[in-house]
Amino acid sequence: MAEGGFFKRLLAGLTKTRDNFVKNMDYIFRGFTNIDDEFYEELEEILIMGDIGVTTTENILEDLKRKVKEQKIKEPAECKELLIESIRQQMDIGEAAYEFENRTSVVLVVGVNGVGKTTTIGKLAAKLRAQNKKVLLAAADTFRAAAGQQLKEWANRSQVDMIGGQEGSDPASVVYDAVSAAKARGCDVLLIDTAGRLHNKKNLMEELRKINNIVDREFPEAYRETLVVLDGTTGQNALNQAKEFSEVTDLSGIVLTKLDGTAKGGIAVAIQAELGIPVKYIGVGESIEDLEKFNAEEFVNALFYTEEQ
Ligand SMILES: Nc1nc2c(ncn2[C@@H]2O[C@H](COP(=O)(O)OP(=O)(O)O)[C@@H](O)[C@H]2O)c(=O)[nH]1
Ligand SMILES: [Mg+2]
Repeated sequence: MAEGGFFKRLLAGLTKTRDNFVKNMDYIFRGFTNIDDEFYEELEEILIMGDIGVTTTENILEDLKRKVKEQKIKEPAECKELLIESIRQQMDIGEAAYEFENRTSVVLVVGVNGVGKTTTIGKLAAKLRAQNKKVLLAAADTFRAAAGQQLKEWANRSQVDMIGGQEGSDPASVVYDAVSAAKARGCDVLLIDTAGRLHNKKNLMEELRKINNIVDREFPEAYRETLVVLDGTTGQNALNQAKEFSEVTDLSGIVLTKLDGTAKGGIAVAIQAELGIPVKYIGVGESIEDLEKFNAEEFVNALFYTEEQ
């Protein structure tokens, strides 16, 4: 995608957040003449309404208050830059976050139904293919026959191979077959699609444990990545899902999807801050090219962008 495309789409997608957020934010940075308790209270309310979450908002404000004191800042307008900088720093994840792209790796993709796991895997496969990587998909969501079919369509679209199993077959056995094939074929990246039945935490935990065990045992040399996919339009629910998944398996990154819709982008800040898990990719549409690496700089700019700038 062309330079600046990310920014534009993100800007469009973040409209809902921005309506509640940037306008109010602008209003208080311009409207207040003093940095006082009332100013901080207003700011707090706006951040929480922007889906940044209570805990994260408190941390951000604490950081801001400290800097205001240290730097002897008197103007609310100057606070805005500090605030943007503080969020940007928190969100910056660096290039190391994408180490799996350069290694022989196994990427497990988890998340509840409908968040965009299969779609994300399809998009990611295409991205990796474009870098001349040899990619294999594993359809370990054997719960519904349609799930394997859907992944197969993505495999065709992104021109990579897929290993699947019968409907109702053991996901761990699909993973076993896929790992064997990945090794035999000298694949760079194996992407594993899973079923996200969070309503039964015990089963889910057991299923992920089995899958992880197979990969550990059969492919110990592989670099491991576990991405949880979250629907950006679901706000605080997404945060709760991330928490639940972090309790059943080690997560190394987040994919935040549907930021092209009426997404509440502030949730990205909350998740990263509260769980310490970096947002690595964002989904900005249903097409194959609609997956972007997370860019803290552009994200924060989009979040705080005002027409006058
Ligand atoms: N607008 C939009 N739709 C998305 C995005 N990612 C996935 N979807 C749609 O969300 C729906 C569920 O996606 P799917 O990959 O099947 O979710 P899964 O159940 O987690 O595997 C599908 O209709 C996708 O096209 C995105 O970034 N933007
Ligand atoms: Mg799926």
